[in-house]
Amino acid sequence: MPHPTLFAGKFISFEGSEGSGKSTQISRLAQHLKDAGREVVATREPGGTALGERIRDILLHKDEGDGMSAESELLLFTAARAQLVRSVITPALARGTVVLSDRYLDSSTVYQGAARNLDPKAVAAVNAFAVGGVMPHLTVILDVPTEISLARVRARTAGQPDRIERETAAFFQKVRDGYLALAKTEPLRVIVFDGTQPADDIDQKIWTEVQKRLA
Ligand code: T5A
Repeated sequence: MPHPTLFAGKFISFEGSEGSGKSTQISRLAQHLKDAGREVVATREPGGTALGERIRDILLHKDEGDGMSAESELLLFTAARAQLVRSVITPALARGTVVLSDRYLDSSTVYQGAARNLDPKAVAAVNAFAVGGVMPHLTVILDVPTEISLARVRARTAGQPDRIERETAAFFQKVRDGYLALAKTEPLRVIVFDGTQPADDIDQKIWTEVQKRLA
């Protein structure tokens, strides 16, 4: 598969803990881009394809997912990703579209690697196989303290958390730390925004950065 820099489109992924504001910021950025005359495809992980949505259901909602091993979890997330890359992301980039993805490979690096303690090299190898060289041009991390993230999730899920939302505060602290560590290793691709700021302020900061990258 050709490297994404050979495509006309741009690929921006959004990462962060649960409730960090990814969906909120993706819909705002999509609107800015459309107003500026760009074609936009917004997608999510796990999901974004019929196969990916079935896998999402098993990973997050179905009883069959209870007791899943960390290894199975990694392979299911990356199976959904492999399909999304080939069915949605690559064709959209080839058409010159801006692709916005709510989570991508960094979620596996952080949730399955840093938080579930799988061997980082194994996670990187499976991720690389799944994405086939298709990497985001920009990754936005929305950083929110764990207690705020969990409070937002509790408010949203009304007592019906999914399988991963039922994890401990210590797990989500590893997720947050994992994202901040990742940003330090890839400062050109990955930018951290303070997710506790008002949504309008974050929106403006992200839009400024994206305009620079699209120029
Ligand atoms: N996962 C995923 C892995 O373990 N490995 C992987 O490889 C992948 C791809 C996916 C789960 O799967 C895991 C990670 C996750 O546990 P999901 O349902 O997609 O789960 O859930 P999340 O990605 O966690 O998304 P959420 O919908 O929970 O949160 P968002 O999209 O980050 O946040 P958003 O925008 O919905 O906002 C949440 C609430 O906060 C408010 C909003 O109004 C909303 O009520 N809010 C703000 N409040 C104050 N200030 C702001 N700036 C705010 N922005 C938003």
